[in-house]
Amino acid sequence: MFVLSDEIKRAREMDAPIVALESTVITHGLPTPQNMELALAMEDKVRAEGAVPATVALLDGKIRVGIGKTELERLAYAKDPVKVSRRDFAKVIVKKLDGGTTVAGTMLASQKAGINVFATGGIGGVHRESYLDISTDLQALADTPMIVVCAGAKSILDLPATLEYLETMAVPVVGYGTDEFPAFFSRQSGLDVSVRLDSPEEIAAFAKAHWDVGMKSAILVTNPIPTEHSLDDDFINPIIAQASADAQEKGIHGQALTPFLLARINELSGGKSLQSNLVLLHNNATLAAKIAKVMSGKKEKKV
Ligand code: PSU
Ligand code: MN
Repeated sequence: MFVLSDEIKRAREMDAPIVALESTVITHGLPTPQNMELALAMEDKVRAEGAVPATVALLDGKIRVGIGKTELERLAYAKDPVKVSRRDFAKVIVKKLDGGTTVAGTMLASQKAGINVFATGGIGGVHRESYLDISTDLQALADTPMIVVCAGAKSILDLPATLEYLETMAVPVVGYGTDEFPAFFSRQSGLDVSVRLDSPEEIAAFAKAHWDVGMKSAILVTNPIPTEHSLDDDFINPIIAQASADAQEKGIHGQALTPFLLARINELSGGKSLQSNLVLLHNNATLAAKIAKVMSGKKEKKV
């Protein structure tokens, strides 16, 4: 059911640093052809740091960890791919479908494959439109011991509620070089992280301490978008509000809501948000690879 690529199998045997990458961002998060370019660029960023990328996806109902360019292309241009969160695996397996894994879905497959560092753009959270729409990503962060690197969460979400939920579920929210929770397109949200850490070494030591005391939750590392690509709140916030109003007017809900909001924001910002989105994804891949290297170095010393 789980198919690891030869490269990932080898990397696992050698205890080489591996970074998992999600694929809903490819199938549902970005327009073509930027989704394909992004998928390849994130893999390149991970390799540039000396780690191995493992893009996770479902193809013909098989859970694939580490896919090649042909498979990435198939996902990027797929007609009707499934958005695969935790509840959706069985459906996709039984019906032999193709799909992109969300943060929660990618965490499930990565953990099975023995990978504990993962890079994404933004996590799902508690939606503004409905308090019962809480992303399964938060549940996955609550019960999967991994390091997840993101740029915070988009303010399409209710960020204070999302942080409350993470606190309840004992998920540390690390600010990488910042005391403030980043809001994806911008470095600021006015909300606090639970701890600030300033280097991959510190993050690795923090993760060890967290799991050594017996915690099973993830560590959410929030990596703010580089300053020169951060969008002004005055520019992006009205666009987010408009996208949210459009979603409500159209009655969009459930799994369709996040992709609708992302596409609408891209449209309303005239592609400006897309540029920032790509930059922060690259940035997260680089940091995750640095963390994975420190973590695998630790393992080597133990032997
Ligand atoms: N936020 C983004 N870009 C994305 C997503 C979220 O800025 O591509 C995707 C991620 O894959 C995330 C998923 O796991 O959307 C969350 O969807 P939902 O809210 O339906 O759980
Ligand atoms: Mn949702």
